[in-house]
Amino acid sequence: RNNPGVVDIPNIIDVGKDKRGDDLLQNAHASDFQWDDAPTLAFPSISTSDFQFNQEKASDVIVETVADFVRKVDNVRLILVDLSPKSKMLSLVKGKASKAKVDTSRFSTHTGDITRLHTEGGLHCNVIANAANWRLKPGGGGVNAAIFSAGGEALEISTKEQAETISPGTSVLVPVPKTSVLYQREGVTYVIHVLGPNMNPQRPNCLKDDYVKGCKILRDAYTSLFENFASLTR
Ligand code: AR6
Repeated sequence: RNNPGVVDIPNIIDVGKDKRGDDLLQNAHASDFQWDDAPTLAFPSISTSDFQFNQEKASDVIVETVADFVRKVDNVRLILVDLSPKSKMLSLVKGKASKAKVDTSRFSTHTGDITRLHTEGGLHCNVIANAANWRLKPGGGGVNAAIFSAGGEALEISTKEQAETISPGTSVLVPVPKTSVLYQREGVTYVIHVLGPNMNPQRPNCLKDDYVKGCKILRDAYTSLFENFASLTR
């Protein structure tokens, strides 16, 4: 293997052959990925739902930071995931990534639940990102609730061992314990919690539509996420 950093994965060999195999073809690029051939990070669109960040601006930041990352780091793959086939973020990012000629063998989008990428999506992503809250607490809805619920108490404990809180624009790398369903069922070995900028007045640290600050924090958040991911492959 070229990437000794991400070796500790369970032996799941039926990728792409589950009962929804035909549906997988609709996720064109993602379905081309081979089991185990490159460390793969699946990530949600940070800040664009509960944190109400402008989706056009967020899609620019995603495409910029992804393009930059795949140019610099070899043999890794990134997949932007969202739940709904009608996701505006996925279509914005797909369009902009294609315009920017981002290598489709390195970056793709996928519709589905980020906590069931293997069992429902036929993908193997060793690492998944979470759009977290500053206390790194479970619940609260969105992808954070889904990841903590799939990760179970083991993920909560493992998260606490790494950090108690997180600041906007940064991320925390957390090993997924082998006892966790996320590890056993999905083959996820790390979760990277990311705190993005918040534009929702009902949530802490609201930036009140200051998109100069907001875009900078969002860029920092993705850069930190991708750097943490790359550190696993070195
Ligand atoms: N799989 C894939 N994508 C998902 C899933 C899932 N299971 N669930 C949601 N998304 P959000 P934020 C997408 O609101 O805006 C939490 O309460 C969703 O469609 O989860 O950064 C935290 O505790 C959207 O595209 O995160 C924070 O307080 C993306 O994930 C706050 O929300 C992010 O939506 C963070 O807000």
